[in-house]
Amino acid sequence: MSEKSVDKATLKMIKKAGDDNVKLAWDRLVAQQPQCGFGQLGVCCRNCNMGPCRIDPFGDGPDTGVCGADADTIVARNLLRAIAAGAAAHSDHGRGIAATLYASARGEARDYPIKDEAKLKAVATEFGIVVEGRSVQEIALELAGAVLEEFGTKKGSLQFINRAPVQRRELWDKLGITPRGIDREVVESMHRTHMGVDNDYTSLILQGLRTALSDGWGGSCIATELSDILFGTPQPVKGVCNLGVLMEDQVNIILHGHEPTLSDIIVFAARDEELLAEARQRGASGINVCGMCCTGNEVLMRHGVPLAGNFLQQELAIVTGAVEAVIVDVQCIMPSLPQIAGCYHTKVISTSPKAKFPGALHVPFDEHNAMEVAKKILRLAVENYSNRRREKVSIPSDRMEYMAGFSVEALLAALGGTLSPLIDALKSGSVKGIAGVVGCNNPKYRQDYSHLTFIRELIKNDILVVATGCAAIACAKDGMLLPGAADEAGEGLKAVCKGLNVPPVLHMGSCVDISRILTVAAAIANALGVDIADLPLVGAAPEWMSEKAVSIGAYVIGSGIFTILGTVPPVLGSKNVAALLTSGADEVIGAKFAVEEDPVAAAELAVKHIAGKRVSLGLKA
Ligand code: XCC
Ligand code: SF4
Repeated sequence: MSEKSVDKATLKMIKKAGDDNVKLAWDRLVAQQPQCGFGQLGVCCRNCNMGPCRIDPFGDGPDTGVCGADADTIVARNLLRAIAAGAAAHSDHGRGIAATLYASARGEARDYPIKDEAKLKAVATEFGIVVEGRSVQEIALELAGAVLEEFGTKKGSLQFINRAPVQRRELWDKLGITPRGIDREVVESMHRTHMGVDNDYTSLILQGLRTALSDGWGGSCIATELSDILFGTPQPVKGVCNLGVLMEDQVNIILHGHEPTLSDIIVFAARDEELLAEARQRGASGINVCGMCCTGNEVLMRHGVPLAGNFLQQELAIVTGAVEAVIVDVQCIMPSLPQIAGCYHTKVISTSPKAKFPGALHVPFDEHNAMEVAKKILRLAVENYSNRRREKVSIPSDRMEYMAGFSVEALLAALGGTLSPLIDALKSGSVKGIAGVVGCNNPKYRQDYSHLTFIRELIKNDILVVATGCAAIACAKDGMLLPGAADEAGEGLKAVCKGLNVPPVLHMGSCVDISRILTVAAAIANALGVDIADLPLVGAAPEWMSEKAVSIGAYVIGSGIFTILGTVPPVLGSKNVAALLTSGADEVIGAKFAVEEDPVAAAELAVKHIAGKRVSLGLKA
């Protein structure tokens, strides 16, 4: 069983699930074996009803679909559709936040006042909006309008791409992949992958980069920046992590999903005296709101809310038998949750009109009336405490402290107001480079093992790690987000971390907050007068599984950063597509993918890449 995870809490709860006769993702993965080889290679097409078609990977069967599409076309089309889906998910999240800002500015969402006026003004100025002598409301209204316009903009390119160095933007223009409207790129990708439209794999992959860039420098960036304006820009914060944050004697609530519009207000609603009194009446000593996955990261970054775990622990939280409610919105929520909740007393409460789950209770969330709905949802959880079955409760004791909250602003503050100390450390070689480590868990791989092994190797080699999403949670659970973890780092990085009293792995937020990493990368490049592709940077998604991760990988290489994938993407059915992504792309866009399942070997690739970039910059390898 230890091959399933390196996390002790996870292993204990997998065992309990077995005892309770509950099926988990790992069991369903076994039931899926053998998984479809055509699907794994990406050579299955269902884009029209002459199909489904599949290409024989051994060359003994058909080498085209009914329409004549070959493996290159089919693999590239499938990849583009995955990117479009991932970009759509991140960007629709961004749109939701923009709509909330709009409602707030119009006075229609009084539970969402603007928390960071300085950031509002800074972002508005970026959009060319006059801030001098105007009210917060006026500025917010104009900014929200301008941001909503980015989804279908007529001006021909997105605003936030101007953060990128001029060299990068010129390259995007030259290649014709400057993202135009956010919705436009997703729609065009769906159009191009319709039967009989774009059939050239290079052209399809370039559109994939453009669509992904509209996510990273568009939808995700909007989600991050506007969330900071509405909910506050993260500052260094401490908290605790892993399933041991659940409390035997409290009403336990798991916030799972992605959009802080829901999770942030629930954190405040849970402080309501009436609800607390009701909880006490039912014998609970309090209400314990905990996060899970990215929405957990949102409230962790801003409020230090305890974090119950990452992607593969969502089912396990219910298996503790101690969770009154799992409150979900969108993305990464396993449809299995209501079934598992059926074996315990847990209520799964869905809140988004976009994401309904058979077997869950649906309480539509409404930003115009947020606090009221939040309290209504919490009341359901509090009432459910009376239904807890003591004999089924077993909370693993495993918990770990973390330090998080490294927004770009917080990072700058830690560095004394400018990036110069970091740039100097890069120049001197005390910090050799920076790695962004992001993404999910995947039951095909031992949970957290690749994240942690990869990251430990990097910091040993004086590579500073910035992390988001479930990768960051893996680090939190293992103590890697504590300043003391710098003891595991190489001498140079250790000294830098000790000097600043920061961990060697900086938690920068949820997956949309990878836009924070892009912003830092762009700022360093601009400060040095070079392109992002010239910097000693790497990206990695050691255990990725979601389509959002595909979009992330594509915008990271599109931004000029070499990216290592730890799980194999479904592209191997086309030698041409695989070669373009893992080698040809370098000449086109200045970065490429590598696929490496072994995290130690992956770290070697990262170290080597960073050394190479240092030499090209004239720095000591
Ligand atoms: Fe989802 Fe964002 Fe992946 Fe985690 S890391 S499993 S996408 S929650 Ni984003
Ligand atoms: Fe088959 Fe072509 Fe239709 Fe795809 S688009 S299902 S390859 S006929």
